[in-house]
Amino acid sequence: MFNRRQLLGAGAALVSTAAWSKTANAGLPEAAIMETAATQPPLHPQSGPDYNPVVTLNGWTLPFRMNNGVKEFHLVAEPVEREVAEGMTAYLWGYNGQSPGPTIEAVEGDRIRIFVTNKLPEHTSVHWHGLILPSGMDGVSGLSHPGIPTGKTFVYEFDLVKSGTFMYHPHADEMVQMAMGMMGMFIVHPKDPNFRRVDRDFLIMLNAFDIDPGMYVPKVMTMLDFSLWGWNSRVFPGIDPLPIGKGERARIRVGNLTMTNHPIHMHGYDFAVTCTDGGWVKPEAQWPEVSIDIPVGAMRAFEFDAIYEGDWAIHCHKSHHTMNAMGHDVPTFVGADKRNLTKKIRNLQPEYMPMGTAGMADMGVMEMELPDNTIPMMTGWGPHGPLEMGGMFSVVKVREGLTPGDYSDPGWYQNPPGTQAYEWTGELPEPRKAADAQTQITPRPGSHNTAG
Ligand SMILES: [Cu+2]
Repeated sequence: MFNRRQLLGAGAALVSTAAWSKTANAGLPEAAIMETAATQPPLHPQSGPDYNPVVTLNGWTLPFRMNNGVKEFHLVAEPVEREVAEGMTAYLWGYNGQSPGPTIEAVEGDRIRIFVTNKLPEHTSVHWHGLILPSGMDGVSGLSHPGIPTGKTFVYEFDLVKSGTFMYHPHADEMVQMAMGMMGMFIVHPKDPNFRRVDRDFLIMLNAFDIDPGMYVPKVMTMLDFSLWGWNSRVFPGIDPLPIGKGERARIRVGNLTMTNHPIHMHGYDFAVTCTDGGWVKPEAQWPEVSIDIPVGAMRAFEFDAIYEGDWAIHCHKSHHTMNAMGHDVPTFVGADKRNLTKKIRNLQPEYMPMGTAGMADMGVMEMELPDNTIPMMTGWGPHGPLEMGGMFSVVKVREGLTPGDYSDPGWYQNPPGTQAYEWTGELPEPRKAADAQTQITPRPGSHNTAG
């Protein structure tokens, strides 16, 4: 196992950290670097066809330059430090300072040129998942072209012949490089700005890391027992919420480059599955869901009209995937009487705490001493107590009167009187007739989930 100094040192020995500065590579477009894991505002198009830009949760969009009608981007594959949540940083591999890499956004019909500079200690390549392109641009090292050696820059150039929801990732030492966090999303907007237009368009890349408490570098050989389940290389409570104005149409696009499938469940709504990495789903073929399974190596996009106000959980429905720093060898003590045992152990170790005899919910409140650089298994606080969540979890916040394009956190939802579960204390309000309009507190569903 190598530590951070060795990791960075390996890169530095091969490429000086300043080797690709602007003066050294005058012909290359500037490679923008992101230094924070905060969600960056959408990048609006300055020229060309109009589109509503996407927002990558806890991520950003790569700027480009125009060169003789070609959109030029510059990706730098390199070791990065990623804060996965407050209190925990991981030493990953990524692009332009972050994992996942920046989102690439362009328009159907564009000719694009992507410079890829390799600052990793081994060769790499970039595969453009789902895009239709020439065979030699497909980024499978050894098959499409030789791997990009350390310190070198390769150029990929192709036309975007279809719009949709795509990804990019290495196709070179793939197991290691993807386990280290190398992946990103690639959105191609339709040429017609009114085709499938939405008001909010969110991106989530699912990922999984195996990092022991107190460690910084993922174990790359892990196949099944991951300890951190992330969205865009963040884990709850480090994942930003998804604010949506009441009445706006929203799309959420989810890509999966982990080793298992993830059923993504959103509360409060039914939604329509409108796009895959294969293309747009025709209106008559769209189907309703409240959970959408994202297969390995695939993307799904779903849409809904945000007509129901509230704070709505959105999470992976595999319950172990909404936990952090999972230990898989913890025995189950539910129902066990450990009182006698506790007494005996406390003779030897006075601070011993019996765990989990009544379930594990007490872990959400407990401030246990943790090693440096890890996060509790169940954590996060809501307006009404501990959420007991981690990993792949966030909150869709639908609010009246949000400014279009404003993605700042609107805070917690105040449930209107009479619309929140409460403790029964022996008296009930007078029963009212169901026909009485006053008793209607549940929003009436409409045919809101079909594509416009
Ligand atoms: Cu999952």
